[in-house]
Amino acid sequence: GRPGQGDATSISLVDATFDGLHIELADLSAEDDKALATWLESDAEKFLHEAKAAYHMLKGRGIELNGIAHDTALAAYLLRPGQRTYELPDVYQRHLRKTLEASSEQLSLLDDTGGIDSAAAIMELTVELTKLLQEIDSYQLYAELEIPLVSILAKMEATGIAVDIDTLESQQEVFANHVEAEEKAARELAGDEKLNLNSPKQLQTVLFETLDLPKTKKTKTGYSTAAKEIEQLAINHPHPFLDHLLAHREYQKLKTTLEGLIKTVQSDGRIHTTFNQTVASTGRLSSTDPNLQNIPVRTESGRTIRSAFIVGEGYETLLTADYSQIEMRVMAHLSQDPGLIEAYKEGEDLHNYVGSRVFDVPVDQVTPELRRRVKAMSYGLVYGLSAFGLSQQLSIPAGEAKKIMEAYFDRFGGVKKYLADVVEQARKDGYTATVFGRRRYLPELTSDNRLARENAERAALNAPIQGTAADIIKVAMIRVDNALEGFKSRVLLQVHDELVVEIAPGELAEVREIVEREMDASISLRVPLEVSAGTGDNWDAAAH
Ligand code: DCT
Ligand code: MG
Repeated sequence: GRPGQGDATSISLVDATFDGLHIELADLSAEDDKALATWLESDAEKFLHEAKAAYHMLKGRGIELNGIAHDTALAAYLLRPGQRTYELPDVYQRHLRKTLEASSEQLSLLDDTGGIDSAAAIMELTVELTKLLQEIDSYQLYAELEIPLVSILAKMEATGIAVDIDTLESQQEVFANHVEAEEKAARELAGDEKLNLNSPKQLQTVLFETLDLPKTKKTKTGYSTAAKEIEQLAINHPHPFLDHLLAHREYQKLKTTLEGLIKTVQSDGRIHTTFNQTVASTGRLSSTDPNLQNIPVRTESGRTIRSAFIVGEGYETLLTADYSQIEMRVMAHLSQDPGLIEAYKEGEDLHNYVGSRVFDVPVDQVTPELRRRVKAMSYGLVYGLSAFGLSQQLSIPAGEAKKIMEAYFDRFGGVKKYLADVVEQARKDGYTATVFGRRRYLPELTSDNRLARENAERAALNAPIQGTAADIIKVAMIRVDNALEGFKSRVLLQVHDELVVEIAPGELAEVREIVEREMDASISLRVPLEVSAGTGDNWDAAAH
């Protein structure tokens, strides 16, 4: 396992006077360690590496770790996001060019001398990484955002969210039945009772020989059966076999998601996800065991899955609160485009407003279909979508997509200039930065390899916007946590642009107001933020 998880049995930490400390967890329950437990629970400053993992290890011994002042894994992440690992020996090597005499496998090997080694490394790293963060003006982001978030996330993980296991299990069965039905239908159409839909080789035979469909992109082993290619094929050359194939894949994914959820329900009837603070290069949180971000957002299946997440015993209701169009608001702020800013200031629906400008029609004549197109384009731009990409997404001719894009850039020149500038600046600097100064390094912007360079360019367009949105919700979590002191209600989850809160009896009105207020006050942009909230017995019912 990874250090700090599962099999680890010891923790290394450093106190504010730079005394290294090595704690064998097995010893902690002993009476004579009361003083140590008291110190761990006090506000006295502690320096650690992967502090959240240490929090959980101690929690397992009945000790609530407080006073997390440094986490050298987080510091290393802010300095170099996107690294494969932030394990102590790796970080030590990366930043101090020295080898830590500990296997990267576990902390538990730290015997008398090993323990001191880890603590010494954390000590050295704290000094060095603090200096480096200050040099790039990221220390505040570290000390005031990422560090306070550690204990908040740790508590959310420890609390978990209640689930209705019966709903999860029956839903899994529904998906399993769909998988079978789609497979049966596909096999019949292919005239092959034993066809394995998960075998690219067998699929190639059916698609391009038996059914004689047009060939997809060439690959080493024939022609591609990747999701993207099959979806495109289904659009250009509809065939019932393709529909069953795509449906089969979709239901298989959902079935796997459900299996993951069911497997992670713990004996308290709750799911305790892990929020990763050092995984996404953009600054977003990710979640694992289970991954709550891959529950589909807009589909009926996604809604059914979320309906299985319920309010826990002793609590009154769930509250969800989310930001509306946060990326577009950040885009309006960063680009300073007068049109986008005006739309938000006027309280106009942004996509309708943009639609009316791009298609030259009054706002009230922007049909849902136009709105959908314009929305896809607005987000597409942020993700570096080409006219060709847009045409594919909207199933319209490339020429038409190009015209829409040109009309957009005509009306929203600020956006065009901003997007061009952001890539240019990043090429010069070697990195992008969010409003809060979170950096993402993109050395491949100057690569000779066209594909690598274009990927980096797309990342450069996207990182400041997605990263700022991530910063904003992190600020919100800290503000909400502070403001909820003294309340029994608690934040359980952060997913996408949303917080899920469990409301204690009698606290709804007050807590709802606090959550909305604090989320709204996270940042002051050139356009207002908009927060909406809803309540219900389960996560889906609380949607709004
Ligand atoms: N999204 C995207 N591409 C799209 C649509 C959505 O990348 N074509 C992403 C970015 C925003 C996020 O999903 C949420 O989607 P919506 O709620 O549909 O976007 P919205 O801007 O909030 O629009 P609406 O006002 O319709 O909710
Ligand atoms: Mg929305």
